[in-house]
Amino acid sequence: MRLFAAVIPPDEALRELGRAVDPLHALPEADGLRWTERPGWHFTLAFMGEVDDALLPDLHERLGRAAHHSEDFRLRLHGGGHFGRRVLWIGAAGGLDAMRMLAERANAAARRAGVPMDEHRAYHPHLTIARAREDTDLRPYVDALHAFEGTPWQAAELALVRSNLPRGGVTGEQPRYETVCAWPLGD
Ligand code: 2AM
Repeated sequence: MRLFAAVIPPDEALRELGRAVDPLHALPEADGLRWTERPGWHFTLAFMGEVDDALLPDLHERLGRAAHHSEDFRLRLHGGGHFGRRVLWIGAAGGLDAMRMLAERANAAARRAGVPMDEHRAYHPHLTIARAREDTDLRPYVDALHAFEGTPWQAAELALVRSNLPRGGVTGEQPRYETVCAWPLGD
């Protein structure tokens, strides 16, 4: 199954984000963006891709240990940014060092469980809210999100999320995300 480890903001933070994102849909060229679905909003810690079922017991155990050895931390949604001309995201602020450490531990846990992990990406905490179908100037969206500051919460869980890719046929259909397991941080 296709898996990734993530921090999932609480419902209230996601509702707040929804209120900040809604007005963006009215900006010019917004129709050329595919907006991600709110129930799936998350901060990826470690993307694993397709994972062999045989690795799952060890993966679960190692992720559980990674969570146990980590501290919970304050986090808030903070402003926006873009990757190139295609990906629009919301940033995070607060305990970013702790979040980065958790991402490293989740990565190491997956690698030690036998999942081939991409080593080259620098970790950049972000929550993707839209992807452009074609190259698009995303700066107006980032400008509109500049002042957005969410209410902080205590991030206290490491989630393992399954991504069910669309089977095709329906244009614009998105992956469905399902939390398969979650471990408390630090307990
Ligand atoms: P993204 O939001 O920047 O696309 C599920 O696909 C999650 O894993 C997304 O948050 C996605 O980040 C992240 N991810 C990281 N590396 C990925 C990759 N190589 N392929 C697909 N998703 C990836």
